[in-house]
Amino acid sequence: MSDHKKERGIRDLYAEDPERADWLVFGRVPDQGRRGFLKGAGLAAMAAAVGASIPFARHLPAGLIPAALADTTTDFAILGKEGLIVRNDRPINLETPPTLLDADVTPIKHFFVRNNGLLPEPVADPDAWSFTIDGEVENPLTLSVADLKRDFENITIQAQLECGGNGRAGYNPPARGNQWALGAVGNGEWTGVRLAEVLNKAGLKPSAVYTGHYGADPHLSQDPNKPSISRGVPIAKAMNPYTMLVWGMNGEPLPYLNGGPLRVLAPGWPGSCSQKWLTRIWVRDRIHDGPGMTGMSYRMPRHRVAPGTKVPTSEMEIMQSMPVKSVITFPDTNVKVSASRPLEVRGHAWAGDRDVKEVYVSIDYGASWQRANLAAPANKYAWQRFSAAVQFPDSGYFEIWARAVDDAGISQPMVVPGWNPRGYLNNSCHRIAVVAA
Ligand SMILES: Nc1nc2c(c(=O)[nH]1)N[C@H]1C(S)=C(S)[C@@H](COP(=O)(O)O)O[C@H]1N2
Ligand SMILES: [Mo]
Repeated sequence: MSDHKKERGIRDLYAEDPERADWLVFGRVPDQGRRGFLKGAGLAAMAAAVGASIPFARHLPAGLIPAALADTTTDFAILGKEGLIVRNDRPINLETPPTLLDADVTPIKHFFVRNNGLLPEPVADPDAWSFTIDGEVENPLTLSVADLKRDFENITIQAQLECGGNGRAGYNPPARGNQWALGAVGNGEWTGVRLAEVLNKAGLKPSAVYTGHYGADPHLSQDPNKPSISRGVPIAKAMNPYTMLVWGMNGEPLPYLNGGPLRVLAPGWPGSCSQKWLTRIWVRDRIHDGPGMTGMSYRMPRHRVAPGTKVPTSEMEIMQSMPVKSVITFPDTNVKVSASRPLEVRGHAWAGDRDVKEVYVSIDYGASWQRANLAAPANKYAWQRFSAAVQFPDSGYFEIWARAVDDAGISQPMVVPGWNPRGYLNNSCHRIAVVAA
């Protein structure tokens, strides 16, 4: 161990005690709960830190790290995935910085990677890859990718895929696991067949209630009897016409790091339902109980709990559709822009099983909102493009916040939503920092 004091990042500091961090970093006195707005020396310190005066300081809530300081990236790269942030390298977990999510279809090299185990052996002939369907079916099947291509209707759809833990880094107290910030999400163009057709060929028994998915990736311990992860979905989701077995992505063979030769795609649900390197679908007569289905995994407290609460497993329920969310993909955070011309802001919004109905942007910390243009999705489950021209009233430091609302009228929260023990489903508004000059 070195004698040096550990360098503390601003996130660590804010995670521990946001109001105290405000005081430590900017000299903001934590008075009257959350209404300790920044004035005097504290305001001057924060302005120095963000590099400009802060016109809307009166709306900037206490205990909020300015986005100018909160978002950092590293340059460590994995072949074929250059530009992604390495959150973990054993197992490999790669996050996409927001600006690399700007395209309507996320390029393969920019599509995030989330692994729970080790990588499986690569194969020479993807068409020869096979998997089995067994359990509560009339005719257990073994099918190759070549069989899928030949015997079932081939379809191509766009769909967003988001890790259930995307945004985990925002929770306080922090949750164990990859500290995903914003980019454990992407919108791919997927080619394959409907899982429903394959299940119909196997013939579901009336006793079928859930799927259980298995992949070829070894457990971190290398114990061959332990799956790295094995999740599943209720039969209704498995039979949804957008739930697929996928061998192609963006017009290419499904890349190895994203589950090639063959994966499940259960759009709109936590990414963990979309098993990579698929070897088996076990049709179950009960809720699947593989690793990742039980205990606290991919579950949320049934009722809201105070941050830090120890929640008994009996109070946890399985996550299904992901909540409404958006990401600002242009401009990048911490850029200088012109104060005299409107700034074109854009990004994408999505809402799990739902559609996005409206997106709003704010330049005054949510005090007022401007409606953005919102495109229809390319198809159900594709993310939706939003754009807005914002005009700054003055020069100085501003934040641009984006907030999407789904077709049931449910909005993204402006700040971190319900704390939960494993840090899932943080769909708070994305905000970026700009200095207008
Ligand atoms: N076999 C296997 N499938 C898996 C995983 C895994 O670790 N092993 N991770 C899951 C999780 S948690 C997510 S979020 C998605 C991520 O898909 P991607 O790596 O293609 O982005 O894959 C899912 N499928
Ligand atoms: Mo995930």
